[in-house]
Amino acid sequence: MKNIKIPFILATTFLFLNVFNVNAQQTEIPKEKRLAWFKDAKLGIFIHWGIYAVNGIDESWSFYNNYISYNDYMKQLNGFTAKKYNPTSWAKLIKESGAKYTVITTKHHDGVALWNSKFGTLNTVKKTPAKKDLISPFVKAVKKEGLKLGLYYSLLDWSHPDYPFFTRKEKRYKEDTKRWKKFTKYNFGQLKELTKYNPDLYWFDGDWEQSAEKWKAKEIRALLLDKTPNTIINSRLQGYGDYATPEQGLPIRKPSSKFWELCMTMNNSWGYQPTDKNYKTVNQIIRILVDCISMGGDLLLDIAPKADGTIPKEQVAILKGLGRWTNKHKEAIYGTRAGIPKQHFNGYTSLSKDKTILYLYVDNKPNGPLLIKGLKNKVNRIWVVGNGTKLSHKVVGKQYWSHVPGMLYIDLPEKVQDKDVTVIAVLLQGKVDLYQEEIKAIESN
Ligand code: H79
Repeated sequence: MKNIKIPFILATTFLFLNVFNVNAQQTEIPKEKRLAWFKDAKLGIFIHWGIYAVNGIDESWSFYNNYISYNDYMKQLNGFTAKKYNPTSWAKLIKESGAKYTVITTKHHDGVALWNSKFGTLNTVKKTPAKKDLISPFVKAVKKEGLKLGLYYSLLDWSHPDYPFFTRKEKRYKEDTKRWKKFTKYNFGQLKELTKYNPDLYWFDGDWEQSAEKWKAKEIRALLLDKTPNTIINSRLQGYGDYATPEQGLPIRKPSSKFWELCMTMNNSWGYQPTDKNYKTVNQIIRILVDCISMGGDLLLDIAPKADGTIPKEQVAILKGLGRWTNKHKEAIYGTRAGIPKQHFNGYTSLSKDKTILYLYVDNKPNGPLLIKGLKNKVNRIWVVGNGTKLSHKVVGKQYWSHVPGMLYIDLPEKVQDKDVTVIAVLLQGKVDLYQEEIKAIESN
């Protein structure tokens, strides 16, 4: 009797749950699953490409902030040729940098769409000498290289006749339900078009100008996840995104969000600005990347192609420089998790997914052996990542009567050091186990 009852109860419960689980929003693929690739990716390349590259001025903000008149800003449409645009070579270069994903601006705050949108006429096909849909061939090239695809889309559109804000000084209207409705229809129309590219990621921007309710953020999320169920969404959808998006400011502490990405420019500009030569060095960017990795996040590094579609040589050099380092150290980059607290090692660290390998990132010339404190595990083997050299270590100061682990010293000969950041792999016996108790009286007296 008992044996029949249990399967019966299970089956009816299962049926019951299924019947009530019909709504699309309730069947969202869990975040952990959708964001798994993103958690492992570590490096992405952001692309800001738009008519602002013609004059080499601030993307959209230059007219919003009245540094140039709207009409003069829009004259840049006539200079946007894309005549040397080669999406295959872009995708190959992005891959060479070691990035696992890329995010391209399909439409910035200026409202100029880079694809052949049926909504409005302000796009590169109808309004520029490029006369082309620039997104489709990029999508194809990116997918061919096996990279994940992200589409940047500005929710706000300072060009649209029914959008309330125009410039910092000029507003089109305050409240007008009819016009706002027209605008949301347009936004939804464009977003629906973008779902055809089947992107892995939607990167929203400009959400701060309206509330979640006004944008219909919940409905936007539902639309995108209905059309592309595996996709992920950044945080700029007024509470309806999946992961945190700090911009330019490298976090000081590990962000509380499990999934996060720092987006950052190579110089001081998102778009192409030939006068801005204030590039970060390859060394600095590698160290920023390592910083993000040590806190369990990704770096989304921006490039800014010219109006003809070529990538400035300084940016190509940075991507190649990054590629040298990422290729050599791939085992200590992709799929890693945040490292151990700084009290244990005076530098950046990360852990393998199974927590049995501790990676140390040495970004300065050591003055003596490296030191790890409070590590309870036995160490099985230590080697230099991307070089293979085995390193010797010594545990010093362990007292048989104390629980406090000894000090683990690792010699790092100069000849095995990397010119940017040297990475040491410490293979532990079992999962990392740290001594973090307060030192007891007898052990500290
Ligand atoms: O596309 C690039 C920039 O053009 C765009 N995001 C990157 C990826 C960007 N949008 N805004 N910002 C950069 C700076 C935003 C500043 C803000 Fe504010 C501070 C937005 C909300 C608070 C200043 C005050 C602007 C609006 C209110």
